[in-house]
Amino acid sequence: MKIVKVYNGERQTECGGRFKGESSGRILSPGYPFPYDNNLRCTWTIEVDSGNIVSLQFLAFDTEASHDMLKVWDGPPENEMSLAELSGSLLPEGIHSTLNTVTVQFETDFYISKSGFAIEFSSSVATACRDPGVPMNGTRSGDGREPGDSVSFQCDPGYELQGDDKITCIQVDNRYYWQPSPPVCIAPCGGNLTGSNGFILSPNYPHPYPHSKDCDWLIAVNSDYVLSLAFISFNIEPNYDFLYIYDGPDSNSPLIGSFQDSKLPERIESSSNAMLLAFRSDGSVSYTGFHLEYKAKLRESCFDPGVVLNGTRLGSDYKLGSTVTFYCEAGYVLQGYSTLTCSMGDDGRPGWNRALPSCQAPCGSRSTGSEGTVLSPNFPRNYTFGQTCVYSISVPREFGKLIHSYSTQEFREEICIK
Ligand SMILES: [Ca+2]
Repeated sequence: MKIVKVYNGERQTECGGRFKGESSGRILSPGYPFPYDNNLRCTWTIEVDSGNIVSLQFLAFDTEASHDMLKVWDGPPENEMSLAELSGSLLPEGIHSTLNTVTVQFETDFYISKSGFAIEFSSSVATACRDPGVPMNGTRSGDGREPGDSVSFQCDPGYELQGDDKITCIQVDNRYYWQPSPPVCIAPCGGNLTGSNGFILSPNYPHPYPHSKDCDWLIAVNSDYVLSLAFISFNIEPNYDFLYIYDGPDSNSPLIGSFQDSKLPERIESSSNAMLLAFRSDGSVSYTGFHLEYKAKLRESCFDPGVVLNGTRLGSDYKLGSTVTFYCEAGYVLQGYSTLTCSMGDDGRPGWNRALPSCQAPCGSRSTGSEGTVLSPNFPRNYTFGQTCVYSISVPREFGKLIHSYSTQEFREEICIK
């Protein structure tokens, strides 16, 4: 092994070392800021005064992602108390030990090297547990960090908690730590779903799904119900990765469709009370995957028609023959039909007889009421150029007109009040 020695004004940047009883110092990758060598294995041990802890602060970090790894342990590596495994170019967050010793190991492979890292360590006295953080795709309740305090965790819909949902701050002598370790929220590969609604996410969503995976989700509800599946996002490798959806509990049931590519499929409805979703990924190339929502509904009724933007809905009975009516907020005009009726469709399934209306801000209007709202076309989205919109407001002669506020973004566009 070649050890690069560069004097950088503080200490030689060697491959590994031992710090004992120092209250602060720096660890640099060999040769830093010049690229480190291939085939390195450097180990640094930092031991601070008994009863203290070690904090690591990253000043710079750049290694070959997934190949040149920096590992950090609480205590010696044999204890298997890993604090971090890092690579890539993202500057890591600070790391804090619970013991008075930290081991840092840097291993590089046989090719490609980057500038490496500069880490500052310091010694301090712990008086409480560290901030346990908030898991990605989840939330935390509770802020206590004193010994005996507990905090709990919950994952966003579709994610599964890995670990315990409740952790407690423990003190043993001068050591403070969470028992057990804070959990994470992951999108699982398959599962059994029995709730009346829920979400299905491809494994690792919103990050790319893993290669060579067979993930099966079975949705099964009471036999009086059928299922609808809406695609919120869908992006898988065309021709090689597939999502098969069956109208029933297993792959002998009728195939509703095999889906691939990134075109968002239409909503799917089952005729049975179960649906099997089988996801198959091949050995290379993966995309972000999918985010689906399912809902169960009584056989003889329509699905929840949803809501319209800038509008409200009256009616929450979706049985055959029921109606729902949509209204727009002030200043918006309803496009389409306001009332939808749940009727039996040509396919023998109940469905709404018309498409959902929308609420649009029109270009120009005529108002006569004592108060009202005038919106630019497409509000709150951008208006299109080249339009002249006349909004005529008439009130009885004895009243004046009071216009509260207006704004346009560009000087070539004007509001002219006569
Ligand atoms: Ca490398």
